[in-house]
Amino acid sequence: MKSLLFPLTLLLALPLAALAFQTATCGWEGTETILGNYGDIIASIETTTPIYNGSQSLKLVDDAASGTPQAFIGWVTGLNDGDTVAVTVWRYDDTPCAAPSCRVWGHWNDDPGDIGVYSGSASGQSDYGPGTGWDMAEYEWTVVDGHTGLVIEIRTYSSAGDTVWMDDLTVTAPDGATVLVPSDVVSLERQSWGAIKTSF
Ligand SMILES: [Ca+2]
Repeated sequence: MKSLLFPLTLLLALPLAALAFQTATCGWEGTETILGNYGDIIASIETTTPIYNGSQSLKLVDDAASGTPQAFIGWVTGLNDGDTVAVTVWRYDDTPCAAPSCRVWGHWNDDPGDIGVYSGSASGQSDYGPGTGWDMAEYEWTVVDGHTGLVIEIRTYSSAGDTVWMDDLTVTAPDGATVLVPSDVVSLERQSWGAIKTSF
């Protein structure tokens, strides 16, 4: 009897497992760059090259005299212990074993109302990639210690003027969580405001 029940349980569990995650994506095809930052970093939309997919990518320029500036590219709230959050993002760096470089990192944020809150390091990638053009950076976090939110960062290394590019971001999180990534939608508000200013 046990051998019959097991496959049935497995079959019932599979569709549930498939529905238990959500994904959010960003190809930087709109006007939004990053959700926030720590340290001096200049984020802009790249429209010429390098672009991994579509017609735009995200350009990050290190503007810090020292330290490692962080660009916030994802924010997940409503998390519980044991939940997993995964990220994949394409990065462009063409200087092997030398700066500029970047990697995916994360920190906990237990205040769902303020992306600027820091509740401790969540660690991240140990490697900086091959530095031979585009490569896919990836990392997965498991929520611990009662944390409820995670901010996903790109850390750039490590001198003023160092520049890297990002494209095709995907964040995967449990269905019950709230995932925020920069929007691919062109801001009509911003266009209207520009038109208003021009008319004066
Ligand atoms: Ca793109």
